[in-house]
Amino acid sequence: NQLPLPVTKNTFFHLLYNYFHILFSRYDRLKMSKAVVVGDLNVGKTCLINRFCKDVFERDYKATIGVDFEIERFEMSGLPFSLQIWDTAGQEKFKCIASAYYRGAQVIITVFDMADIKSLEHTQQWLSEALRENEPDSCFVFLVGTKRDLLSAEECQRTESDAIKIAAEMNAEFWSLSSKTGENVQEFFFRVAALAFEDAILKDLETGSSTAQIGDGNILDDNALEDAQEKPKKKSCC
Ligand SMILES: Nc1nc2c(ncn2[C@@H]2O[C@H](COP(=O)(O)OP(=O)(O)OP(=O)(O)O)[C@@H](O)[C@H]2O)c(=O)[nH]1
Ligand SMILES: [Mg+2]
Repeated sequence: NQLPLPVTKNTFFHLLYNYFHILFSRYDRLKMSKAVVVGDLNVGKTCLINRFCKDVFERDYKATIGVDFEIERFEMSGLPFSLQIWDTAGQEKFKCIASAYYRGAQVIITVFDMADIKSLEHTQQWLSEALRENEPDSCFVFLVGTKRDLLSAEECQRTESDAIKIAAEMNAEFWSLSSKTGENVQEFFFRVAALAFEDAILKDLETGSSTAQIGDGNILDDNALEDAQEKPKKKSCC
């Protein structure tokens, strides 16, 4: 009969250290979700992201080449939470580059221009392309109408009722906003972050593991972490 080895002082401290390391590492790693923004060229995807992340509005159109991304930090119920917001190009010639970044998204934001009804008709195609790269039922979907400031109240109502029907077919939540005036932009992203955070916590509880390991969007390497920490702004929505 073998008796257990006596625990030396060193082993005891080592075990204690490991225990606390495992306990706290779940929370000291940033929880992060990935959102991809898709839609026709010129609908206002970049302006929307820039209004929220930098509080600026660019009047002149500069096409996105391939993809770009921002990391925005939030504080949710006292916990840090970050959202990677991937801005993709709407131009056909960049589609194959951009679509490589759809994978691992927790949120898909399909954008159209409220003053251009054709761009609304194309949103379902954009969504199906983004969904193709992700697990079924793994993403929150938003349908966002931009450039609300360009429409009269009557036009706005008409476009909104068309968009609500399409949103229902897409199983998406519909928002209309203006990056020029900033109307609804913060509210929209806070809603995105709140849903993504809640989902990350639920997945954490289901799997009993850190959300930082679920999907590509949740993993932060050291560089991305430094970039995220450099940002001075901290948004709190709860
Ligand atoms: N009036 C108005 N103009 C807007 C708004 N949002 C964007 N725009 C204008 O629409 C044009 C296109 O905006 P972008 O954000 O660059 O469009 P995009 O969807 O990123 O285009 P790609 O990168 O080519 O896919 C620019 O000239 C913007 O100034 C808005 O809310 N109101
Ligand atoms: Mg762009």
